[in-house]
Amino acid sequence: MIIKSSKLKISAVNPSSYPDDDLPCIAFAGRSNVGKSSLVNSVLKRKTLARVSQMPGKTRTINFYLINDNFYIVDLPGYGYAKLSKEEKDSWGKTMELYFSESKNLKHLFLLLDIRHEPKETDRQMYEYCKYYNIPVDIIATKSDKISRGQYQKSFSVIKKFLNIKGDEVKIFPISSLKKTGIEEVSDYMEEILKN
Ligand SMILES: Nc1nc2c(ncn2[C@@H]2O[C@H](COP(=O)(O)OP(=O)(O)OP(=O)(O)O)[C@@H](O)[C@H]2O)c(=O)[nH]1
Ligand SMILES: [Mg+2]
Repeated sequence: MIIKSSKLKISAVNPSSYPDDDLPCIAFAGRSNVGKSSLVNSVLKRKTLARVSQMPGKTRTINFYLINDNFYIVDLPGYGYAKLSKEEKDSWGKTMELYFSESKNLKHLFLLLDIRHEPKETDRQMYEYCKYYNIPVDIIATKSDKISRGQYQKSFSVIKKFLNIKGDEVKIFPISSLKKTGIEEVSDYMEEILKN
């Protein structure tokens, strides 16, 4: 995919402030710190468009990035950050619930999982959530620079087993925003999604 233009169109919490056009959306979901915002920057070949931080829980709003005036990449707020208060966790749940129930243009979701770790219960919930809402979902295994290529398959098996994924029903893309590997594969796949 050739990126001709990209900009942060809007940061929203409530459906009333989602973009008011009908352009398709592709969302990135995952635990706090898994690398969602970094991947936004990598795909868009921008260094600092999406805010990345050492501090987990950085992205609290739903951020709609408009690409080529044609579709949105939606950077969803991360979950699973232990230090959040109950109120903050509840507010995250509400924001997500509203997004899934109100977003008419969500075409596809990528669930980001750290390639090094077995997914957590919250990841399973996120995955099941997508299935419940009939949102097509594939997986992006982030921070692939942290393990050797030879370990990828082992990691994919752990992910598949945990989420009970059979055969090739779900794609898994290993990526590194640090080394910029696997990014082209993801963005080409997005282009394919948008054609369908
Ligand atoms: N080694 C390595 N580090 C990465 C990679 N991608 C992101 N990081 C680091 O992981 C940390 C979190 O990255 P973010 O992109 O902010 O993660 P996020 O999922 O947007 O986090 P929240 O906004 O809290 O939900 C930052 O310190 C990044 O530099 C990667 O591919 N490799
Ligand atoms: Mg973020």
